Amino acid sequence: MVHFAARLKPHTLVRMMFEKLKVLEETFNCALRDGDSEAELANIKAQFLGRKGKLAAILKALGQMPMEERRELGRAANDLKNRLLRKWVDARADIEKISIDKKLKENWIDISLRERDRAGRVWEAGLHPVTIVQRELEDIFLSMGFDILDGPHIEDDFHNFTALNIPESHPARDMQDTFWFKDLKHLLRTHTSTIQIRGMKQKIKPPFRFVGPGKVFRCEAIDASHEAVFHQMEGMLIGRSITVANLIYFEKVLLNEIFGKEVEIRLRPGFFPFVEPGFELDIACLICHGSGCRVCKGSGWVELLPCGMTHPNVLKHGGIDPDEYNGFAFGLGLDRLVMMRYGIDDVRLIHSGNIDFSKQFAV
Ligand code: FA5
Repeated sequence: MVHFAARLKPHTLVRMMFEKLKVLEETFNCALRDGDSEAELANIKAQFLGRKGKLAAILKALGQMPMEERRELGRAANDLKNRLLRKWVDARADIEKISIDKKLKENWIDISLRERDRAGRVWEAGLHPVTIVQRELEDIFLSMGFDILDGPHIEDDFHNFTALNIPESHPARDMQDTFWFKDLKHLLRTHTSTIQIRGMKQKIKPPFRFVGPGKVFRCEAIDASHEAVFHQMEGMLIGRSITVANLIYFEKVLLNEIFGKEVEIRLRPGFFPFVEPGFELDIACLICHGSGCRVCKGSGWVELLPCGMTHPNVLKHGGIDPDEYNGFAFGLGLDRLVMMRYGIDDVRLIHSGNIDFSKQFAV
């Protein structure tokens, strides 16, 4: 081919070469339209764009042309090469998508299929008791004008400790055994109090009130009332001239609402660096009704709702002026609440994954 072409006049030769490029593009387009598998596409690429392919043959012939024509044709051939490559990449993406869609269709699982129990009866799925109680609480708080906020499980030192008035090397850090990451800067949050800081930093202007439910993690010795992964619901209310009397009244109304009856409570001084004064609010054990059991450790009381007046340093960390605003915060132990509510005497059952246990509460 090159032999004959070399004997032709340069402009005839150039025209012929351009014609070849055009034909090459057309045949490439046809081949691509027909190619409907990855193997066929690989073949097309080798045939047209490979080292020994059709375009390479044209480029080789270019080498024997005078400099002037070579430059012009070279540019055209290069443009063509890029154009073909782009089309080829698009075609491959289309084929990949079709293949993924096909696999998804073939491997589709109907996760809504009903489960049968051992006796062959259809068992409808239901909510976990912690979810049921959490949702009920959210409804109560929403009705009281609270917002519901969220926060990450993996936290940094600042939000879990420092901003909550627990600086580095403060002994209060030892109150909560912590799962640290290797960098010793990040940790699995030990309480939902982190949401106090995140909530304030959302730049909501006081007055405001919000709750933040979620999982927390502690490297605890596990027993009937202590789990390593459990749930809390944080609450914060900030405004002007809020008093301890407001806090106590609020907690009473809340607990009556939760239990649907008047529950006996007691308030003890409690130390939490992020509140001043701080309290432990206990309720009379609803498992043993005060006579003493393993849940209340024989005391007749269960620690449920620690709370207190927000420390000015915490407000400052949240960007709020403590001379103008104040308020209170509380941290509800959700798993303990579930235990009281349903008469469960071992917290470990709640997250045991035992379906026979969970389905008793399903609604
Ligand atoms: C706190 O975590 C504070 N952040 C609560 C708080 C918030 C105080 C705002 C003041 C103001 P504490 O470590 O006591 O506090 O835990 C709060 C509740 O979580 C407890 O009352 C208890 O109901 C529950 N709780 C604590 N440890 C466990 C555990 N290992 N397993 C199950 N529930 C637990």
